[in-house]
Amino acid sequence: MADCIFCSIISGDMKGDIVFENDTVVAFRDINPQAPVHILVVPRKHIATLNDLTPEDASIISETVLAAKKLAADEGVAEDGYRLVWNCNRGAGQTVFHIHLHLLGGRTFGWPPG
Ligand code: DGP
Repeated sequence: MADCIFCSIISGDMKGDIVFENDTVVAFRDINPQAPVHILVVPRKHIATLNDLTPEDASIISETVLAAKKLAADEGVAEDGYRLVWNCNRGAGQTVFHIHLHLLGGRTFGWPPG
């Protein structure tokens, strides 16, 4: 989609520090990391928010979570623990309106998230 930063990274028009990709998702390091490991796992399909998901997107969501799980192991944070975060809409802090799963690891996290 035009004017979508993540679509531009996925298409290669914009540079991203890509760490994994397959037919369904592209994963790259967050430009503003909140933890030693902070990777965004982004479906190739442009879906603006979680509110826009349909049942047909179920496999996209499972592929996204499975990619995050693999990356947590690859990055060496699986055993200590990691956090997966989806932000939905501005009130939850979503700033890029193309759904993405944050993989955060390499430090401890409190609850609730600040
Ligand atoms: P959220 O707040 O959940 O919408 O997360 C958006 C994240 O995207 C935020 O942590 C910063 C990151 N981000 C924004 N622009 C870029 C970019 O151009 N490149 C990369 N790698 N990350 C970006």
